[in-house]
Amino acid sequence: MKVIELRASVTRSNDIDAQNLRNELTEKGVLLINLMSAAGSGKTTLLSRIITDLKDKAKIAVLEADIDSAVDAEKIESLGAVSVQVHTDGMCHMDAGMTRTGIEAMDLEGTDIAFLENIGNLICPAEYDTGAHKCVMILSVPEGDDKPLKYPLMFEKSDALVITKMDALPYFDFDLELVRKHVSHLNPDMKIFPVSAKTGEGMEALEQWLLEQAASLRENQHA
Ligand SMILES: Nc1nc2c(ncn2[C@@H]2O[C@H](COP(=O)(O)OP(=O)(O)O)[C@@H](O)[C@H]2O)c(=O)[nH]1
Ligand SMILES: [Mg+2]
Repeated sequence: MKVIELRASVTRSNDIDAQNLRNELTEKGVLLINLMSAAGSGKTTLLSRIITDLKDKAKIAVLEADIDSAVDAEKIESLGAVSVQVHTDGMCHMDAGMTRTGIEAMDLEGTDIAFLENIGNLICPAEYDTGAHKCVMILSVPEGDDKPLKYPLMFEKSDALVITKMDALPYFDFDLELVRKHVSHLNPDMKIFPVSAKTGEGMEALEQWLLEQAASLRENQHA
């Protein structure tokens, strides 16, 4: 397993670095998705399910970012997908330079979708453009339906919201309609996908959306 120790990027403009990385990935036909959530929301489990479900439809790679360990990257690699683990030197976010270092360490030949599994929290990662084409965030049922009120920036910055652990709905006071209402004020264009990575409920709609994003990137590849 490749593990890379990162340092904060020394850069004049993260936004320019991010745009450059995005353009290069577009040229290569690789859709980069920045996946963000609190720790334990279910990022790795969701990615595992997507990799398995789409194995005949899309080649997927995962850049795993964490403070320590390589457990997530090992899990992803055991499913047959390309994965690299990066450590963030204690930092609570990934920026574009750090993302580039990780991306360049992966063999992306033939890859349709690369995911960045970002550091687990709903605060810091929202502020940094990583160079991803789309930002997807996860809110899991046990975290509660008030999170859009507490962490509005993450909801404003993301293109899609995956509400996961829907199989746990009977055990928690989680009001899905209330979340939809809060989100519609913060980010009316946000796609919402209620799913369970455990039972597979709702996964098809999310996977279809991902395939559509990859297809539309390829259409623009040489535009
Ligand atoms: N019941 C249920 N548990 C889940 C689901 N997705 C993830 N989990 C559990 O949540 C815990 C954290 O998941 P993980 O994918 O490691 O979260 P991450 O830290 O965001 O990558 C694990 O114990 C998973 O088995 C789900 O859809 N339903
Ligand atoms: Mg994980």
